[in-house]
Amino acid sequence: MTISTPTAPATVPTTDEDPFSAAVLADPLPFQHRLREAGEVVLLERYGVYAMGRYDTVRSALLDWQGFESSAGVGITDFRTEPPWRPPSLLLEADPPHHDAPRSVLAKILGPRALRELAPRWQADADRLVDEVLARGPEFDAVEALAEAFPLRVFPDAVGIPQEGREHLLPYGDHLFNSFGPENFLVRHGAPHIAEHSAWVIEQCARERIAPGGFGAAIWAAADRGDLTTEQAPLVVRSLLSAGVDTTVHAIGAILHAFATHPEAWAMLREDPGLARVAFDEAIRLEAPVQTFFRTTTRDLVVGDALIPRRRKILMFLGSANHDPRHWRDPQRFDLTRDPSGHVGFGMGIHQCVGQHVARLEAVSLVTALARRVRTIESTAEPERHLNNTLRAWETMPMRVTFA
Ligand code: HEM
Ligand code: OVM
Repeated sequence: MTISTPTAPATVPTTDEDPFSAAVLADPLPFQHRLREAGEVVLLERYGVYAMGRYDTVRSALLDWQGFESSAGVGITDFRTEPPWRPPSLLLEADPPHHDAPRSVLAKILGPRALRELAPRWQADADRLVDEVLARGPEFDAVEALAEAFPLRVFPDAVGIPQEGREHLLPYGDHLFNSFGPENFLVRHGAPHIAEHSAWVIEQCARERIAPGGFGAAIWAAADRGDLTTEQAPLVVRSLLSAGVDTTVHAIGAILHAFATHPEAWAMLREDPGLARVAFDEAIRLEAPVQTFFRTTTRDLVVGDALIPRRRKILMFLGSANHDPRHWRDPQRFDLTRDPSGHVGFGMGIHQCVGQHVARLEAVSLVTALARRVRTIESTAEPERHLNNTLRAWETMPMRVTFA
């Protein structure tokens, strides 16, 4: 797909549409369809950046980390010309060889083996939360009652940070994910409070704050072994607090919405609770809670018949790739009989989400708990979107359930 020596300079289709406008963020699928149809690579005129929306193109570019780097930032601004607003992530915003050590440390700490001990505890926590919610009655806002409540109940404890101040976590993540996009209404809205949230988050990453036995302590233990430096450890903890909260909240929102709108899928899951894992990946494919990330070209690259000059930003549309009819049959459908593997909702290649086993365990625990207690799920009013430059999210999701 990508060739290192450009041969035929070609014209690139352009669009003046704004993927970060309120209208597109609220309903991105029509824009993403036009993007895929326009070509393999499209120039977003108003930002002077390129965009990719087809499955094969996005996947190939994500796998080509030498051609499409992350260390210039995975947002719209180039760290080499504009200083980043926070010290760069040692994972997300790093390339090999610097990326290697933090990545292998986190991959071990967050891997399926390490999570085996957590699984029965999180299942019990999920059963308890569902009991508490249902005890208050059959109607609730699923965003607040479940999608936010469950990750906030289990994840900060698993990292090992103190109780006090946890209300900073969601707004910090929300602003961080907005900040990957242009400085629009969303970024301006979050800006006045970011210093406060940011200061709290970085304080919690210190060795003295971290409780024994959790992911944070394991990161500090890696520093003691010499697998990380003592300067790196707090930033690796910061990655968990940055990437690990809003993402799972919106992923759980996505799966709950999918079940509320596909009663046949809920009935299937109740018959066979083992389908919870595939339901989670299918919901990530369908909704892509993380919609986009940028890369930067390290040299002139030919993609299809387009020439992308070096040092340009390219916006990778993960959500669009996951809906590309060139790859997926009936992509708009939440379908528990399909094999969603290969979706790019967690990215692909060396940066593919290192926290995905954590996210999957959270969602599967909660969905399993619901399947034990709930016979039917329905919306009682139109859910409302929460707009973010990167995340696909719900603000409210009014629901009614019947008890099993
Ligand atoms: C990377 C999505 C949950 C930690 C990524 C990437 C995506 C993603 C798309 C790739 C970024 C890129 O290629 O530039 C998601 C989604 C989640 C989720 C949709 C929820 C369903 C989590 C959780 C954690 C986490 C729970 C922490 C426990 C990270 C980190 C990276 C990452 C540290 C950077 C990895 C690297 O660059 O090597 N995630 N994530 N994520 N994720 Fe997740
Ligand atoms: C990080 C980080 C922050 C946001 C997202 C992410 C989805 C990683 O600080 O490492 O991955």
